[in-house]
Amino acid sequence: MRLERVDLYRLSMPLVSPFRTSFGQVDQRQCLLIAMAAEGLWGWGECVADAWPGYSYETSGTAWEILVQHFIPAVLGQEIDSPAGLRQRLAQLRGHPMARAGLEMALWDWLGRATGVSLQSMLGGAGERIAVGVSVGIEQDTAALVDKVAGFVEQGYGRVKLKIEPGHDVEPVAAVRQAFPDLKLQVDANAAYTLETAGPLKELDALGLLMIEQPLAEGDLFDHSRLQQALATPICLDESVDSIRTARQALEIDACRVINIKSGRVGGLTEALAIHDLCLARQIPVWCGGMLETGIGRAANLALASLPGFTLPGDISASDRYYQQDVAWPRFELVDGGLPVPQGHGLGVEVDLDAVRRFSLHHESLT
Ligand code: NPQ
Ligand code: MG
Repeated sequence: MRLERVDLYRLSMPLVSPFRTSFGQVDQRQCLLIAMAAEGLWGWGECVADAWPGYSYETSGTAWEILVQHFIPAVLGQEIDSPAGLRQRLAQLRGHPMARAGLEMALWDWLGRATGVSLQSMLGGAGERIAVGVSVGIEQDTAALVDKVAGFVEQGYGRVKLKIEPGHDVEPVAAVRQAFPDLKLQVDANAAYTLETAGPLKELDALGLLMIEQPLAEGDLFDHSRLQQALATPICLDESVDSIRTARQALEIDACRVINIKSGRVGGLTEALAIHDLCLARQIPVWCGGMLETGIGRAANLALASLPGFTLPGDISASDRYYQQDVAWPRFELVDGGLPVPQGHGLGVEVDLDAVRRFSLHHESLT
């Protein structure tokens, strides 16, 4: 196809409740939506960069800039027939994985619609439903945290992830474990510890956790390997794995025993697939991370999480866990602890343009 037009929207969506992690608290989620047009068809993608550079250095502002000034001009008017073709056109432009991934997602959606194939089939996934988990933010009060977890367990979530940071770790996690002795439970520090402050993480070894996610700094594979030697609980890397290369290096030095895959963090679904394939070959379990996506990114996550190596429940919750109103139909509803994998063409969701406009701070069309 020859890419004729790309529309960008910067959205601000109110969360149903504030979400607190070791890098800060959000109550409004920004993201970019990217709509790609050719041959009378539209493909949609979501860029998961937020307004605040807490999880990663990318922001909705930097992503907008790089897309408008560099990534989109490199592909507009060009013949592009596959995600590999898109990646090749962007290969000389460095960095900005979330911006890159959003554009690639729009192409996958366009290709699926043009050929009448679901993203799930294009990626090589299978199955109509997948088991999912929920990520629970840091609470000041442990009783309130236990109540929140109880609510999610009641809704049917079979796996719970607790956000932790120094000062909010052993005590709240032990309280949740005591209230739910058999719950599949894991924690995520979002890089808040160092080897020097990792003492509490060793105490978590006694609590039967599935994994400890990203305890140390993003760029620090070496110290993760040292920490893994001192822990019985598997370390899972999130922020540190930005490509197939770092995934391979992390596994080779035993810096982790589980990997969280997010297409945004690694620069697109193609790179995510490659990491999945590597881990499957090495019998390393993977799961699909979440970035508080709208229904568009959520649909892509569900398709990705239906691949065979995704043997652990991901952070892919029902739409209403984060948003009262969304920008795509249908809403994803939890049934028996699982969500349906969209079966329609491409992402398999219909974007609600009125809702997109309502949540938009800016809109720009490039032709
Ligand atoms: C994680 N996600 O696994 C991320 C972190 C995260 C579901 O825990 C705004 C922008 C809010 C990005 C909250 C979950 C965010 C964000 C959390 C990323 O580490
Ligand atoms: Mg994480």
